[in-house]
Amino acid sequence: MKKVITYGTFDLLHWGHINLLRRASELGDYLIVAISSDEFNAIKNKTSFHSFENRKMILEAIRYVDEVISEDNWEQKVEDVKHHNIDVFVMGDDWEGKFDFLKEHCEVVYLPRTTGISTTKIKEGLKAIN
Ligand code: C2G
Repeated sequence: MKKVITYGTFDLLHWGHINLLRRASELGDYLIVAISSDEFNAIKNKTSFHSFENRKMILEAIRYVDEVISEDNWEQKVEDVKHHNIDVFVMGDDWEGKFDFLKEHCEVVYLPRTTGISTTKIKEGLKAIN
């Protein structure tokens, strides 16, 4: 079974996230998503509208996602790849090159980001209409 993993906050889930998850799932047979904990979001200087528990529940409902684990720090990726027997690590290409150190453990794939949508754009759009 070819296993794929990807990481992210996935707040205010939108079609750019779904494009990423669908393409990631097509690279193997089993997709694990490591979703940033609220504490790790703070380290990333991000605040989510939805809590970790609710972002996790939403991701678990997506047909492309087989398992959701917590992302708690920058350092866990090598251990995650080993522990979960990962074959492919996937991220959007806004992270191009940032995780190439994983190439000694698994395939590393950066997928083109979906243009025209982002969680920030959603937040700004909502402010403009309220
Ligand atoms: N993404 C995308 N297109 C968009 C928005 C996001 O392809 N329009 C991708 C990002 O490139 C990322 C994933 O969707 O691969 C999740 O995006 P975020 O929730 O913004 O995740 P991020 O804050 O980049 O966290 O250790 C890695 C970090 O946790 C990544």
